[in-house]
Amino acid sequence: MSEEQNKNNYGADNIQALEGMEHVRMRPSMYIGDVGVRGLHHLVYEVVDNSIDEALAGHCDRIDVTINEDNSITTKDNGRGIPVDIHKKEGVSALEVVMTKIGAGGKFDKDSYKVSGGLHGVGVSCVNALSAHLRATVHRDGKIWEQEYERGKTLYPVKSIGTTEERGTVVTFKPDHEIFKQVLEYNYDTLASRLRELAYLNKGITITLLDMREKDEKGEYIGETFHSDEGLKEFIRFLDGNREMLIADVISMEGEKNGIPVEVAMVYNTSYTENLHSYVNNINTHEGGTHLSGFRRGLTTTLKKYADASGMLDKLKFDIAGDDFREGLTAIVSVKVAEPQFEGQTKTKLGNRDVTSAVSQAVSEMLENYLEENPNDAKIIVQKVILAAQARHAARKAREMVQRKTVMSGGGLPGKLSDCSEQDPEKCEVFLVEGDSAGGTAKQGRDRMFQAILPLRGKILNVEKAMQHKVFENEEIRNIFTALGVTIGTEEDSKALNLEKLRYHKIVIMCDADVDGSHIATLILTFFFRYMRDLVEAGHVYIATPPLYLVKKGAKKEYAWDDDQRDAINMKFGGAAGIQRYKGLGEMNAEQLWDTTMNPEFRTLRQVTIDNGTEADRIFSMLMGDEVPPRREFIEKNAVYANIDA
Ligand code: 0RA
Repeated sequence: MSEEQNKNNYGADNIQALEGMEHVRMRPSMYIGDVGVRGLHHLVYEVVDNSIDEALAGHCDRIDVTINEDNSITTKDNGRGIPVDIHKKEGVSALEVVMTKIGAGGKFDKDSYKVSGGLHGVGVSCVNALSAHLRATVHRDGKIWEQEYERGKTLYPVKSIGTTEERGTVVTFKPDHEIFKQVLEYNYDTLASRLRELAYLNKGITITLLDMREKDEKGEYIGETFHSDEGLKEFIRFLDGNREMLIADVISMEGEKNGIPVEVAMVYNTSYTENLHSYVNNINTHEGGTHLSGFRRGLTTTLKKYADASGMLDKLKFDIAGDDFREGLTAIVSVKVAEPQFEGQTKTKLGNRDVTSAVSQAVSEMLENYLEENPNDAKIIVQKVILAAQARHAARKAREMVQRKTVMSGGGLPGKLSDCSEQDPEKCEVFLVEGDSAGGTAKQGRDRMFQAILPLRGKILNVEKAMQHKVFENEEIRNIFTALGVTIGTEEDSKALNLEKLRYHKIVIMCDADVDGSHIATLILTFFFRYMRDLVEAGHVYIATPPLYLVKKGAKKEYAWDDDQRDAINMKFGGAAGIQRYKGLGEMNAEQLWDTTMNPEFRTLRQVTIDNGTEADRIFSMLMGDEVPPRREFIEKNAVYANIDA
């Protein structure tokens, strides 16, 4: 090839690379899911994933993440460092290729567990394309190399800027405000919970998080170090920290089956909820898939076999169902799959067929050993399963009653529901309102065309502590089910929802803006999370935000949602304005409630999302469980409402 052709070739490739980067900027959601809070945080996960890959390949054991003062992020690892030698095909430094070529991926070899679907694994080049500025610094072979970019465009060729004894990659990027128009601010807790999760999923790696934006009371920056020697076993202890264990310790295994690395940990606790979490290549597979089926199969067959042989089932008059083996079970399944196929609505369901038997075998072996060696625990588990089966029978009766009632009353909407006239569910909203009196105000204030009101009486049942049949027998909960139109799950799968029948696409929880109100909102959310999770995942659940103050002076009046806003309005009015503090929704009249909280033109609805399902589970078990101190601490830290009355 002549010199000239070579140049042309390089040019053509370069243009292609540029086009790839342009495409990321034009259609960012295709690469990182969205350009909101999630996408913003996804940039961090993307870079960290590359460092984790280095760790999994055995070359790195430390990753430091810093949120800088300007909301830029720095990640630093002690891996091999991104290669800097000239890439044969591209004719430029490999570092530049990794940073500017979409699809070049981190690695050029194929033996790491890269992800082909889902959101992860799109490559650091995407992060580069979506950053106003990015600097990559590589410590490799005794030298420090550097290159900078603006909106993905190289500012100068890779250069050597000094010598070093260290090894590794440092990336500092500032997300581009032209792309992330709503939010540019990082949330410490969101990053912390993902990094903690990664530390549990990849034992032995030390991951740190440091927030340089503000200092605590002691004048120190906030930060944490995540490290786990025992991996999933410790993860389970962390998740179930607010629950009471039923057996002596977490059961766990780690190994390779049919060439697939499998890790499993599980424990039984005294609750009635089932908590299964599954991961593929460190990605939380919300929708489950073949690895989760494998877990269920292994668990059911092994326990059933043991229970049958023990003779404990002899007096039982009915069969044991799959669900019964999972009541009060918390478990994590983590597999590494070379070419994962992701399916499902959110592309978080593993499709690879061969994974089922690998996980099933692994679980069977693990459990057989455990039951053999721990006969006391084995007995406790079987007894728990029997109790669950009995409760399920009672629940079936309750469920049949709900369904019969629904059928008998012809569509059977609850008497307390004030329905809307619009028929198209997409346009309809239902407000779940705390208390009959606020329900009355909401009923007067609403637009009856598309807004329905369902008043809920006082505190609704804490489903975290109730057995399933109690949940289905509860009147308020039955009202929610029938009003929404979704059918209660089947006996085999009690959480299966029929979302096509959903009568309202917006379900708005409207509670007082005080401690009690936020407690009730949490109870309702717990119910949705445990029994209608699909609804939450699909983005149908919202929380209304009623104002806290009415600031009035002469004919001027404005509402305030917090103290700062109240003071600002008072100033604007020239001071000495009258301030009414709303103690509850009941103190507002219908017009005020409409203006501030229900009118789509002016209200703010907070959509409930599940960012991190594993963490959400832990938080609900804490908020709704028996332990008071952690709950108080959490509410004090997180609930804006909590310190208003204090
Ligand atoms: C390409 C090839 C190799 C490592 C990496 C990229 C790499 C990327 C990132 C991103 C953040 N930290 C990273 N560490 C490494 C293999 C290197 C080799 O073969 O020496």
